Amino acid sequence: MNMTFRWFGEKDDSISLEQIRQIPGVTGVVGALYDVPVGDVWPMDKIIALKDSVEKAGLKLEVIESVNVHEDIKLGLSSRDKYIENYRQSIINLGKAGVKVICYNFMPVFDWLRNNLAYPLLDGSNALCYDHDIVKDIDPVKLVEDTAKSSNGFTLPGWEPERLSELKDTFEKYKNVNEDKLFDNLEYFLENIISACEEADVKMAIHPDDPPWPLFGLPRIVTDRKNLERLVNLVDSPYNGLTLCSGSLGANPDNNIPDLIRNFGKMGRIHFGHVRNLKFFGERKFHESSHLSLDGSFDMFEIMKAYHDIGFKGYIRPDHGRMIWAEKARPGYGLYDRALGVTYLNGLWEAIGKMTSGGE
Ligand code: DNO
Repeated sequence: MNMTFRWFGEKDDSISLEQIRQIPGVTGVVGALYDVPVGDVWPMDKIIALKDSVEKAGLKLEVIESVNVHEDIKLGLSSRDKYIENYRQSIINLGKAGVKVICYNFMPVFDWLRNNLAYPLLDGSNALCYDHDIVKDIDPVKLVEDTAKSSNGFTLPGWEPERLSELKDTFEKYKNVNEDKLFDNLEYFLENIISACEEADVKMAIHPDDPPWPLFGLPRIVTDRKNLERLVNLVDSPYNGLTLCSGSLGANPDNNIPDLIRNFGKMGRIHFGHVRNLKFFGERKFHESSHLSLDGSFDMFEIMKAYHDIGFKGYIRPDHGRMIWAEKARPGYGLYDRALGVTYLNGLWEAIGKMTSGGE
């Protein structure tokens, strides 16, 4: 297991590489180029500049989150081919720079979605929160405005203004796209990029839909075991893999995260693990919590044990943290609570290893 930490780049993060370097056990950064428009080729010079800055700090850049997929690909428009060609080139360029895994998603219009980015917790900290009773009645345009207003001045990943500016128009285009059509469009995308992945030795790791159910009449397909099975079978190659996100899939209590890790891990299809805890307060209602099992609804020991049992050799990162100690950072992505998360996950990993005969 390689412990990594997401970083948004020198211009766009409140956290420095030097700080990340001092978190015990973190060996790599999960990075991205944030100034390349969705659909364009990621240029070699920019990739190398990012890699150099990460390596200068004593860290590795082997995971990218995300190379976003152009909406025309998800919609299956005829213009998709040029964007797929560009995506192939980005994969080749990233491979040349030593990148091993690309995390991406196939969610229509929105990426992850919450209705409160600073839900107050009893200990005085705050965290991201989702309440379906509120979300189901919200006007999506208002949700976008509210999200932008409460993001502490940062652009949130997945909520880049240029992606969301044509919201109404995009919704209109999705009227003809149901779940099956979205699966077909994903299949077309994967069939056309996997040869580039093989050539570049870069593994694709799709991120589950967050939350894992349809929203605003838009289909969502990366939601549960059945659909994950369908997805890995679309193209039967280890390069067509998963980011197993405990918080996204786990928002549906029918998804048993340790079982999913064992099932898809044994198939060699999990390349990246996002490990996050959350606390339910009703059906389709949850707030995120510290990583500690006691603070949330998930058994983090069982999650880490499942990774350990399958001999997981891929990348893991702590996922969203709370905002604690008066930190001002991008919601979900502060330094302190994620660093505590790393330490806790590493502690579990060490203990599980030492208690498992023959384990490391
Ligand atoms: C949210 C993240 C997602 C994730 C993308 C991957 O905090 O987990 O935005 O990066 O869905 O493409």
